[in-house]
Amino acid sequence: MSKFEHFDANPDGRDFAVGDIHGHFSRLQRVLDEAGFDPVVDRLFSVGDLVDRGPESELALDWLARPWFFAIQGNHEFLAIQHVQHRPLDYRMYKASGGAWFLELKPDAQALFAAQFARMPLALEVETACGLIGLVHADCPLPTWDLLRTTLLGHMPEQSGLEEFCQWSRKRLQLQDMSGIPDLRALIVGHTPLPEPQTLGNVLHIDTGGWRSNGSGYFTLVDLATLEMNSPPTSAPDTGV
Ligand SMILES: [Mn+2]
Repeated sequence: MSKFEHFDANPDGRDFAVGDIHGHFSRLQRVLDEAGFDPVVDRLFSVGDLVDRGPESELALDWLARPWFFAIQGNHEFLAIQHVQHRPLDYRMYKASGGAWFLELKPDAQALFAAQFARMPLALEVETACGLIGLVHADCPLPTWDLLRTTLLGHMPEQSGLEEFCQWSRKRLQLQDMSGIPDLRALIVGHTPLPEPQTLGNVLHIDTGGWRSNGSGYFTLVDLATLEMNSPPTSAPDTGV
Protein backbone atom coordinates (compact mmCIF):
# COMPACT_ATOMS: atom_id res chain seq x y z
CA MET A 1 0.00 0.00 0.00
CA SER A 2 1.29 3.40 -0.98
CA LYS A 3 2.21 6.03 1.58
CA PHE A 4 0.54 8.55 -0.71
CA GLU A 5 -2.88 8.29 -2.35
CA HIS A 6 -4.51 10.35 -5.06
CA PHE A 7 -8.27 10.72 -5.57
CA ASP A 8 -9.84 12.10 -8.73
CA ALA A 9 -12.67 14.58 -8.36
CA ASN A 10 -16.08 13.25 -7.36
CA PRO A 11 -18.47 14.28 -10.15
CA ASP A 12 -21.56 12.75 -8.54
CA GLY A 13 -21.52 13.94 -4.95
CA ARG A 14 -19.78 15.92 -2.25
CA ASP A 15 -16.45 15.31 -0.54
CA PHE A 16 -15.87 16.09 3.13
CA ALA A 17 -12.93 16.04 5.51
CA VAL A 18 -13.18 15.38 9.24
CA GLY A 19 -10.63 15.77 12.04
CA ASP A 20 -9.53 13.25 14.67
CA ILE A 21 -12.29 10.74 15.54
CA HIS A 22 -10.72 8.91 18.51
CA GLY A 23 -13.30 6.18 18.98
CA HIS A 24 -16.44 8.28 18.60
CA PHE A 25 -18.02 6.95 15.42
CA SER A 26 -21.61 7.34 16.69
CA ARG A 27 -21.04 11.05 17.24
CA LEU A 28 -19.44 11.27 13.79
CA GLN A 29 -22.44 9.53 12.22
CA ARG A 30 -24.77 12.08 13.80
CA VAL A 31 -22.74 14.93 12.27
CA LEU A 32 -22.81 13.21 8.87
CA ASP A 33 -26.58 12.82 9.17
CA GLU A 34 -26.93 16.51 10.01
CA ALA A 35 -24.92 17.37 6.87
CA GLY A 36 -27.15 15.13 4.76
CA PHE A 37 -24.19 12.91 3.91
CA ASP A 38 -25.16 10.43 1.20
CA PRO A 39 -22.94 7.32 1.25
CA VAL A 40 -24.06 6.44 -2.27
CA VAL A 41 -22.35 9.45 -3.85
CA ASP A 42 -20.48 11.39 -1.14
CA ARG A 43 -17.03 10.61 0.27
CA LEU A 44 -15.50 11.25 3.69
CA PHE A 45 -11.76 11.80 4.16
CA SER A 46 -10.35 11.52 7.67
CA VAL A 47 -7.07 13.09 8.82
CA GLY A 48 -6.49 9.98 10.97
CA ASP A 49 -6.49 9.09 14.67
CA LEU A 50 -9.58 6.91 14.40
CA VAL A 51 -8.82 5.12 17.65
CA ASP A 52 -7.99 5.60 21.36
CA ARG A 53 -9.74 7.79 23.99
CA GLY A 54 -13.38 7.04 22.97
CA PRO A 55 -15.47 3.89 23.56
CA GLU A 56 -15.80 2.77 19.91
CA SER A 57 -12.20 2.33 18.76
CA GLU A 58 -12.94 -1.24 17.69
CA LEU A 59 -15.30 0.11 15.00
CA ALA A 60 -12.30 1.54 13.12
CA LEU A 61 -12.01 -1.55 10.93
CA ASP A 62 -15.71 -1.44 10.02
CA TRP A 63 -15.34 2.17 8.97
CA LEU A 64 -12.13 1.53 7.02
CA ALA A 65 -14.01 -1.14 5.06
CA ARG A 66 -16.71 1.32 3.94
CA PRO A 67 -16.23 2.21 0.26
CA TRP A 68 -16.82 5.94 0.85
CA PHE A 69 -14.48 6.36 3.85
CA PHE A 70 -10.76 7.06 3.44
CA ALA A 71 -8.31 7.84 6.23
CA ILE A 72 -4.75 8.98 6.80
CA GLN A 73 -2.61 7.02 9.28
CA GLY A 74 -2.43 9.20 12.41
CA ASN A 75 0.06 8.89 15.22
CA HIS A 76 -2.42 6.76 17.19
CA GLU A 77 -2.66 4.19 14.37
CA PHE A 78 1.13 4.22 14.27
CA LEU A 79 1.37 3.56 18.03
CA ALA A 80 -0.69 0.38 17.50
CA ILE A 81 1.61 -0.66 14.65
CA GLN A 82 4.66 0.01 16.82
CA HIS A 83 3.27 -2.27 19.53
CA VAL A 84 2.51 -5.13 17.16
CA GLN A 85 5.87 -4.81 15.41
CA HIS A 86 7.72 -4.77 18.77
CA ARG A 87 9.23 -1.38 18.04
CA PRO A 88 10.28 0.91 20.89
CA LEU A 89 7.19 2.44 22.45
CA ASP A 90 6.55 4.57 25.53
CA TYR A 91 3.80 2.43 27.09
CA ARG A 92 3.03 4.90 29.85
CA MET A 93 2.33 7.60 27.25
CA TYR A 94 0.39 5.13 25.07
CA LYS A 95 -1.93 4.11 27.92
CA ALA A 96 -2.35 7.72 29.05
CA SER A 97 -3.34 8.58 25.46
CA GLY A 98 -6.14 6.02 25.41
CA GLY A 99 -4.31 2.98 24.06
CA ALA A 100 -5.30 0.58 26.86
CA TRP A 101 -8.18 -0.93 24.81
CA PHE A 102 -5.65 -2.00 22.18
CA LEU A 103 -3.18 -3.48 24.64
CA GLU A 104 -6.05 -5.54 26.10
CA LEU A 105 -6.96 -7.09 22.74
CA LYS A 106 -5.76 -10.60 21.95
CA PRO A 107 -2.59 -10.66 19.80
CA ASP A 108 -4.56 -11.99 16.80
CA ALA A 109 -6.93 -9.03 16.93
CA GLN A 110 -4.05 -6.60 17.44
CA ALA A 111 -2.36 -8.01 14.34
CA LEU A 112 -5.57 -7.56 12.34
CA PHE A 113 -5.87 -3.89 13.34
CA ALA A 114 -2.17 -3.20 12.75
CA ALA A 115 -2.30 -4.78 9.29
CA GLN A 116 -5.14 -2.46 8.25
CA PHE A 117 -3.53 0.57 9.91
CA ALA A 118 -0.28 -0.14 8.04
CA ARG A 119 -2.21 0.18 4.76
CA MET A 120 -3.31 3.74 5.53
CA PRO A 121 -1.39 6.44 3.64
CA LEU A 122 0.59 9.21 5.34
CA ALA A 123 -0.81 11.78 2.94
CA LEU A 124 -3.58 11.94 0.38
CA GLU A 125 -4.84 14.44 -2.15
CA VAL A 126 -8.29 15.01 -3.62
CA GLU A 127 -9.03 16.87 -6.83
CA THR A 128 -11.98 19.23 -6.65
CA ALA A 129 -13.59 21.65 -9.10
CA CYS A 130 -11.81 24.45 -7.22
CA GLY A 131 -8.34 22.93 -6.96
CA LEU A 132 -6.26 20.29 -5.24
CA ILE A 133 -6.81 19.56 -1.53
CA GLY A 134 -4.15 17.78 0.55
CA LEU A 135 -4.60 15.93 3.83
CA VAL A 136 -2.01 14.85 6.38
CA HIS A 137 -2.52 14.06 10.06
CA ALA A 138 -0.39 16.80 11.65
CA ASP A 139 1.52 18.81 9.06
CA CYS A 140 3.34 18.80 5.73
CA PRO A 141 7.07 18.42 6.47
CA LEU A 142 8.31 19.85 3.15
CA PRO A 143 7.92 23.29 1.56
CA THR A 144 5.74 22.06 -1.30
CA TRP A 145 3.10 19.36 -1.71
CA ASP A 146 4.83 18.14 -4.85
CA LEU A 147 8.00 17.42 -2.84
CA LEU A 148 6.01 15.45 -0.26
CA ARG A 149 4.16 13.49 -2.97
CA THR A 150 7.37 12.69 -4.85
CA THR A 151 9.13 11.62 -1.66
CA LEU A 152 6.31 9.45 -0.29
CA LEU A 153 5.91 7.78 -3.69
CA GLY A 154 9.56 6.77 -3.40
CA HIS A 155 10.92 8.90 -6.23
CA MET A 156 13.20 10.83 -3.88
CA PRO A 157 15.28 9.66 -0.93
CA GLU A 158 13.30 9.94 2.28
CA GLN A 159 14.68 12.29 4.88
CA SER A 160 14.78 10.96 8.41
CA GLY A 161 11.98 12.20 10.63
CA LEU A 162 9.71 12.99 7.69
CA GLU A 163 6.98 10.51 8.62
CA GLU A 164 7.17 11.49 12.27
CA PHE A 165 6.69 15.14 11.28
CA CYS A 166 3.62 14.22 9.19
CA GLN A 167 2.03 12.54 12.22
CA TRP A 168 3.22 14.56 15.20
CA SER A 169 4.32 18.13 14.37
CA ARG A 170 2.59 21.09 16.01
CA LYS A 171 5.20 23.61 14.79
CA ARG A 172 2.98 25.49 12.33
CA LEU A 173 0.42 26.22 15.05
CA GLN A 174 3.05 27.05 17.66
CA LEU A 175 4.73 29.51 15.31
CA GLN A 176 1.38 30.71 13.87
CA ASP A 177 3.15 30.18 10.53
CA MET A 178 1.03 31.77 7.79
CA SER A 179 3.23 30.68 4.87
CA GLY A 180 0.96 27.82 3.76
CA ILE A 181 1.54 25.25 1.03
CA PRO A 182 1.86 27.05 -2.32
CA ASP A 183 0.87 24.22 -4.66
CA LEU A 184 -2.40 23.30 -2.93
CA ARG A 185 -5.71 25.07 -2.70
CA ALA A 186 -5.76 23.95 0.91
CA LEU A 187 -4.04 21.52 3.25
CA ILE A 188 -6.28 19.97 5.90
CA VAL A 189 -4.81 18.66 9.15
CA GLY A 190 -5.90 17.55 12.61
CA HIS A 191 -3.87 16.27 15.60
CA THR A 192 -3.98 19.41 17.75
CA PRO A 193 -7.36 19.95 19.42
CA LEU A 194 -8.62 23.52 19.14
CA PRO A 195 -11.80 25.20 20.38
CA GLU A 196 -12.62 26.15 16.79
CA PRO A 197 -11.02 25.50 13.40
CA GLN A 198 -7.96 27.61 12.68
CA THR A 199 -6.70 28.53 9.21
CA LEU A 200 -3.04 29.52 8.84
CA GLY A 201 -2.34 30.62 5.28
CA ASN A 202 -4.12 27.85 3.39
CA VAL A 203 -3.65 25.22 6.11
CA LEU A 204 -6.91 24.31 7.87
CA HIS A 205 -6.62 22.85 11.38
CA ILE A 206 -9.91 21.05 12.00
CA ASP A 207 -9.55 18.91 15.14
CA THR A 208 -12.23 20.62 17.20
CA GLY A 209 -12.34 17.86 19.80
CA GLY A 210 -15.56 16.10 18.79
CA TRP A 211 -14.09 13.14 20.68
CA ARG A 212 -13.75 14.92 24.05
CA SER A 213 -15.22 12.81 26.85
CA ASN A 214 -16.94 15.80 28.48
CA GLY A 215 -18.65 16.68 25.20
CA SER A 216 -17.08 20.15 25.10
CA GLY A 217 -15.89 19.78 21.51
CA TYR A 218 -17.58 19.00 18.22
CA PHE A 219 -16.73 17.44 14.89
CA THR A 220 -15.84 19.85 12.09
CA LEU A 221 -16.74 18.78 8.57
CA VAL A 222 -15.12 20.62 5.66
CA ASP A 223 -16.69 20.54 2.20
CA LEU A 224 -13.61 20.07 0.03
CA ALA A 225 -15.00 21.95 -2.98
CA THR A 226 -16.14 25.07 -1.11
CA LEU A 227 -14.00 24.79 2.07
CA GLU A 228 -17.17 25.62 4.00
CA MET A 229 -17.36 24.15 7.47
CA ASN A 230 -20.35 23.17 9.58
CA SER A 231 -21.20 25.51 12.43
CA PRO A 232 -20.51 24.52 16.02
CA PRO A 233 -23.61 23.25 17.81
CA THR A 234 -25.53 26.08 19.41
CA SER A 235 -27.32 23.99 22.03
CA ALA A 236 -25.57 22.19 24.86
CA PRO A 237 -23.44 19.48 23.24
CA ASP A 238 -24.53 15.89 23.61
CA THR A 239 -22.22 14.26 26.10
CA GLY A 240 -22.71 10.92 24.34
CA VAL A 241 -22.38 7.55 25.95
MN1 LIG B 1 -2.89 12.84 16.62
